[in-house]
Amino acid sequence: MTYQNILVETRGEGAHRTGLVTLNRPKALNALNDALMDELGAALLAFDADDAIGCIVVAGSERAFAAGADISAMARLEYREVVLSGFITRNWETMLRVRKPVIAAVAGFALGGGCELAMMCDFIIAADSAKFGQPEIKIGIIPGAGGTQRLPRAVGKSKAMDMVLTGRMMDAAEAERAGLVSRIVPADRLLEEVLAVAEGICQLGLPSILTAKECVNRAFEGPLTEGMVYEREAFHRLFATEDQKEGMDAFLAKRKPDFRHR
Ligand code: DAK
Repeated sequence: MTYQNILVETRGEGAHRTGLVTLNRPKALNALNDALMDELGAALLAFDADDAIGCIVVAGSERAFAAGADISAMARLEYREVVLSGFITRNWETMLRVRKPVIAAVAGFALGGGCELAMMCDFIIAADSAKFGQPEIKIGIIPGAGGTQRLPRAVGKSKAMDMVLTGRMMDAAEAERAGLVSRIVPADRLLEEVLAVAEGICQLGLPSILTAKECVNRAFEGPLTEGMVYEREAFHRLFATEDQKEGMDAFLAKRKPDFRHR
């Protein structure tokens, strides 16, 4: 598939490499239109299905991860059209079907749908230039791709209400304090640092990586007791993998593990 709105490449070496998707509509600060979301979904699913890929990174430009859904594409839509077409629901949640880890590398603006897209990734590493916000209220709408649901889970009710009701932005330092991002790095080293994190994940055993991601996601979707039962079963299952034997044997022999992803 050839892409018009994203750049797709692989980075790193070894059995598992990193799939890098760069959002690429610089003139519109990577505003997310239908075509871009179709392409992003296709690229994510292709990497997820590729045995040579162990981790995926979604990045934007220095100026913007993404400044939101494309306002020019939705400005004149009518109620009837958004209901009947299932407006942008269609291709916005492909990310949630990806089983491999997806890291958001955020520099500059991550606003509206851009912030929501970053929150759909498994974790966010931010440049010190990053600015997060849900400014939809300022254009007469509300967040529609999970902002009212994922933001409170990430930063708590008070800050989420503040962000969603005022539309203000938060900088990288505030986002890290609030737990929205996992780490902050200097803007000029963002990609390098995120790729190093991804490379580290690529070297770990894929069965345990997929299982760990699924377990953490369960923490957001059900009661604690059910999450604990799920985690315990998943934990037991990993004793059926060669990687568990290899990881523990390597530790005891004081050598580096050679995970075979099985
Ligand atoms: N859409 C379209 N174009 C955009 C854009 C956007 N969201 N953001 C920026 N641009 C364009 C600008 O129009 C401008 O284009 P030209 O005039 O040069 O042609 C160019 O990018 C550069 O922007 P500025 O000239 O405005 O640059 P500044 O540095 O002055 O300001 C800014 C940067 C990010 C503060 C500003 O551009 C801004 O406020 N942008 C809009 C931010 C915003 O309101 N975002 C939220 C949009 S609503 C859903 C899924 C998703 C959504 C809803 C539902 N479902 C699954 C149901 C999401 C909704 C949204 O995201």
